[in-house]
Amino acid sequence: MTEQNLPVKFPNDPTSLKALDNFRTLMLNYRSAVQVVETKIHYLDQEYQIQHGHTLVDSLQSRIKSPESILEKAQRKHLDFNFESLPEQMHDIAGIRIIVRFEDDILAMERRLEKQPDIKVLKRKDYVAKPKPNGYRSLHLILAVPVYLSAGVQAVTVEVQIRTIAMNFWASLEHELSYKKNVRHQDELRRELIAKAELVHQLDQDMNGIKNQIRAEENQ
Ligand code: 0O2
Repeated sequence: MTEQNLPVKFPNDPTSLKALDNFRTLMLNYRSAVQVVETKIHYLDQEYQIQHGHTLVDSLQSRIKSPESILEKAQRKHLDFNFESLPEQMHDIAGIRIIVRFEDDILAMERRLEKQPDIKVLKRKDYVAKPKPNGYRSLHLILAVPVYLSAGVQAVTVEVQIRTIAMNFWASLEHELSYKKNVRHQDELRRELIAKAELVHQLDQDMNGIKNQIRAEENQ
């Protein structure tokens, strides 16, 4: 992103080149942190495959929040927002979503990530064990990841969401609905989604059970 097309002005010093350089460096740190965690996940998944004969990860998605959505979230959460405090206040500027097939694989992946000596789990929100009232299920971890800069090592936060394919299928549609302003029957659709979240949960549990049975018999 160049300074000409930077779509937002930061409140403390919108025009200074210094502020733009700081912003660019911050975003570079987040991109580097995502690469560090993605590499670890790929390695852990390949190692798991060697040990167990099948993978944990179905797919990975990653993103860096756009300046527009950083500002939108800061306003929505009424954050006392300024450029310097941004990394402390917002932990999901860098995000990685790990999609796994089975519910058991969520904790298996979490255990492997938290055992990494250079990764620190700063925060854990278990929306799988305790779903949100709208039916949302996913495990959220805020990780501190070392990024190696010319000036030294810096800990950068990355939000990791771990969920099953079925949870992801549900969440993507719920997310779409929450961003649409002109959908008629919003309330009715929300109620339907709550009901479908239960079906998704039931399906996840059933598939997990079948998987365990297959693997137990395979190992006899
Ligand atoms: P986007 O567009 O996906 O980036 P916090 O202040 O950190 O405790 P926060 O940031 O709301 O509160 O954290 P939380 O609950 O861990 O949610 C962070 C992200 O999880 C969201 O980011 C969504 O990606 C996802 N998420 C949380 N709740 C829901 C939900 O009810 N439905 C769906 N579909 N996704 C959810 P953003 O920034 O809101 O959005």
